[in-house]
Amino acid sequence: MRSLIAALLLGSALATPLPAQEAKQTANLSAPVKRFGRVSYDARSLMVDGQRLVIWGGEFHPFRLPSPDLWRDILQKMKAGGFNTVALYFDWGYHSPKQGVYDFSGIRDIDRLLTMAEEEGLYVITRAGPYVNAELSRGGFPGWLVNQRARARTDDPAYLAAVDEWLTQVDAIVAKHQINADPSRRYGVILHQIENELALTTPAQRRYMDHLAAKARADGITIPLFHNDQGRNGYWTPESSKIDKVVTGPNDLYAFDGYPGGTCTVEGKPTRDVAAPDWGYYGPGGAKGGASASPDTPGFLAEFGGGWFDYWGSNGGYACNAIQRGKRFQRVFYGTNLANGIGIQSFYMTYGGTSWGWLPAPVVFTSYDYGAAISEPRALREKALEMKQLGGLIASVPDLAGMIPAGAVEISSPNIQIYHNKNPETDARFLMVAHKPSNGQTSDVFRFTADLPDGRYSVPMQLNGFDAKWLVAGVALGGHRLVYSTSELQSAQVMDGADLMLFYGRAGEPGQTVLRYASAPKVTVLEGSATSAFDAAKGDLKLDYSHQGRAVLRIEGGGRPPLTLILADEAEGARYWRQEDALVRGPALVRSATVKDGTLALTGDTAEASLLAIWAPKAVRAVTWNGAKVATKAGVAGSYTALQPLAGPADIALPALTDWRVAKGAPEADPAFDDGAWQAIDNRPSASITARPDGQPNMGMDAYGFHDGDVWYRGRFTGTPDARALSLYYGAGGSGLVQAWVDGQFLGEGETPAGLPRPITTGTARFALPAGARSGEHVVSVMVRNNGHNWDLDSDDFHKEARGLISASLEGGPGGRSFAVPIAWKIQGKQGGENLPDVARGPANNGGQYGERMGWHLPGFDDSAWARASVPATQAQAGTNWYRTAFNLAVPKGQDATIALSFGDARIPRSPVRYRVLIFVNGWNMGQFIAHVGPQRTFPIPEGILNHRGRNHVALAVTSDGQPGDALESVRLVTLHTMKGGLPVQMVAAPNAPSDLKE
Ligand code: IPT
Repeated sequence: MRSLIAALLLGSALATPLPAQEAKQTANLSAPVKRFGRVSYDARSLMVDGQRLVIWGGEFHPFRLPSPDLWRDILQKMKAGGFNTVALYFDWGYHSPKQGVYDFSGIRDIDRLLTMAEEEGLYVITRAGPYVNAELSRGGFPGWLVNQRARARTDDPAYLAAVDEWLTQVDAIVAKHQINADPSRRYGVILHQIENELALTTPAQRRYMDHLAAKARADGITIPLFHNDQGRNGYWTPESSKIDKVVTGPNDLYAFDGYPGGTCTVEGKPTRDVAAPDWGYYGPGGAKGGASASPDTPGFLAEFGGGWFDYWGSNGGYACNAIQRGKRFQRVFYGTNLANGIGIQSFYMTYGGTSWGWLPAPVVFTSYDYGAAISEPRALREKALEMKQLGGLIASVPDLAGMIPAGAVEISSPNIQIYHNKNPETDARFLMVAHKPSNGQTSDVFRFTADLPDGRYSVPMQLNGFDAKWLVAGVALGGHRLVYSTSELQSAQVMDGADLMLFYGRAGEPGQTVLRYASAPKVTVLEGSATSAFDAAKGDLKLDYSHQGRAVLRIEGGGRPPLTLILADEAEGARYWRQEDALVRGPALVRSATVKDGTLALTGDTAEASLLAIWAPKAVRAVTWNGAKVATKAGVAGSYTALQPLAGPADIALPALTDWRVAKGAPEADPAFDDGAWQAIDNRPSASITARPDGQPNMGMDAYGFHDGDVWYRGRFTGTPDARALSLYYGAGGSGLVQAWVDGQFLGEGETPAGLPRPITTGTARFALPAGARSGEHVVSVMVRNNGHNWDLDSDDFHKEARGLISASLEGGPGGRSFAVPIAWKIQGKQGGENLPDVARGPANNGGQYGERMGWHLPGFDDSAWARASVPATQAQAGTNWYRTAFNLAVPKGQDATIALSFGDARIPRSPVRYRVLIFVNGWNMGQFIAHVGPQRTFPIPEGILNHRGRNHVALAVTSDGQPGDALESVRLVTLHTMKGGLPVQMVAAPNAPSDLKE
């Protein structure tokens, strides 16, 4: 057997090598099984309790959904959507405002999240940093680490000491939730990532990796450890893979990431210019050439594009990303991965969420929707339903785990390729039918001929447009034998000893399914149409039909248990939800199905009045939907259908936002402002990578304990006769801002540009000095908006680029020289600096705007003394003005919704007028709107931050240059997503009024 497999792997055994797919790679099939408690692997697959598994995972970031009750909503949607695993990044900086200070409560309670994942039946992959990237400010490093001189991601002892602080805390939580921690646990953490995309592979990095692995082990993490390589470079393959041209590490598994498939055009159109790469059995080798990057360990994509991020100043790419890496792409690309032996895949992102507050890196704006399967407002996109169908196959056919190439098949069309794999133990087959190349979009009618486990068959097929088909053949399904089917299997279940199967295909295309029997079975077409023919010599029952709505067949006798066969078109198939104890048709989501005391309790969501049909075990005598009894009658083939449709959601009446009040928010510009309590800029040492001109003090905000958001500087200088300009060199991230005043007179503003691939994150702004400033004493006031620290993608300490002012000088006329005029500076950023007054909302919520320091953003702030204002406004004072209002919501009970704040004209990505808004809802900074940059105008606020049944407060910090029209446009509430159903959501506890803040 082994030698046969080896021969097949070498691609020699079966006839007609082209145009079919031929295996080019060797996996070391004699690699020993490596065991880590209940988790083990060999070269073919991961195993839990000795059972081979396809890991079908999706990435979710708890820090991008600051409403813990909704974490369960995402996890349930993932589980119902066919995923068996959730991959979680943790953001070190989110938990640590100050060295030695950590918080894991409330929105940071990852212990609770891991419990939820287990309860919802998902395996977990933890990716705890220390560095994660993730389009987070500093790639997840805490603000205070910017002040550390030690080079990050090396074995410098100071850096390692910082890292160990975090790891000690987070590892303890991960260790507790490992599947190994409790033998009775069905789910839990199965894999753990120790670094992300560490592309520098020097000895110092190797020692750092050794430290990280040893630390995880010392902290009780016993499951396999891995690193995520930025592409299939062979960086940090396990020590055991003694092959050329790779860099080995102390980790157990080799994993890599990939985002192939092209991107959207600037106009927001998907491109299909890239074919799916063969990153395994069928590929020519890794980027390093030669054999697989890690032949002893299973194929593992720790991230594969489940969308892509969007950037400041784009035309709004998420709708396109959802298509570009959406329906069909998933089949073609994820299927190619699976065929290539990549049996561990996690899609980044599956729920992207919101980079609220100051979480985002300079490259991204607030929404991290990512075009993911679950949209930012928590709706299942069409692509999620396709994932459900693919995940259903994976759950129904355990034989798919650990497959290897089975040899070429013959294909009648040069436009088609078929990956043909087999399970060495059961001989079951996986046939991934794709175009050749896989991004082909032709419509093809063809046959393939293959030696399948039950004989040689010539199978009629179609593949129309950009698409792929995931077929299984020669496989035992319950009490039946599937010889092959040209339809795709969505679900196979056994209930009371009888079988229930759901196949689907593209609407209007023919389908053919062949099942094997000892003698002719009785076939009854209960609904729709299908023809059957029995070949007594082979024992084959061949069913022919068209995928159109659905056909329901009952097959009895023939030496097998009764079978109910549902043959659906794709849209019909998408209406079914496969649960452990039931198959349910109708609602927009079935979250859970539990049988207890003869009652099947279903929970889920409806988008409209929905018919409900259920296949369940005979013991079920009653059905409830979201707790209410559902009267049923007998339906087709042993099913039950509800007598009445389940109700859909009601319209949500949203109030207009009126009764605005306004206050001026930049008193720091006033020369008389009292900055007595501010810190003086001194010559303290800097860890910044940004060089500053000789003689200038260290003005960078981080050195003074201010890491996120806005920072103010006030300086005093003596005027000099030739001075004509004030020049400010500043660091502000992408689309950052600097504003300056002298003696209360607004000089103007400067911005860092938007755009990819790496935004320009520092800039110099030059302002004309008022003539009066050429002599005497003056006060200069400067506000810098820090739109995030850089990530550390290349491990070059790029996250330590300076933020805030870097240098300031008085200069002569245009292009003139600088004068050595000393400016005595003071600085003020967020209240308390690293000592957070508001621990619940945490380090990312606030910067140093005056209104933030005074608690104007908080719901309980008393604004009754503020002036009344009308919105939209036509004129703003230069600087920042705060607008506040309140409103009530009354979302019907038992109805889920995501409500958003929307600014101006939602049809255009950017406004003709220039201003920015920090959006506070009930005290939470839920994002930044930059009117003239865009593209985001609509900001979803998750329930729990937003009170869906009660009072809400909005505070908007509007920053403008004061030019006519550069003022707040219309602001309104919009509903982005609503369903009847959902989960109960508690408001997130956090300080209500300024007096609740810690001193
Ligand atoms: C890769 C990172 O691992 C991840 O954190 C995130 O940044 C993602 O991609 C992009 O959203 S990095 C990239 C260079 C592939």
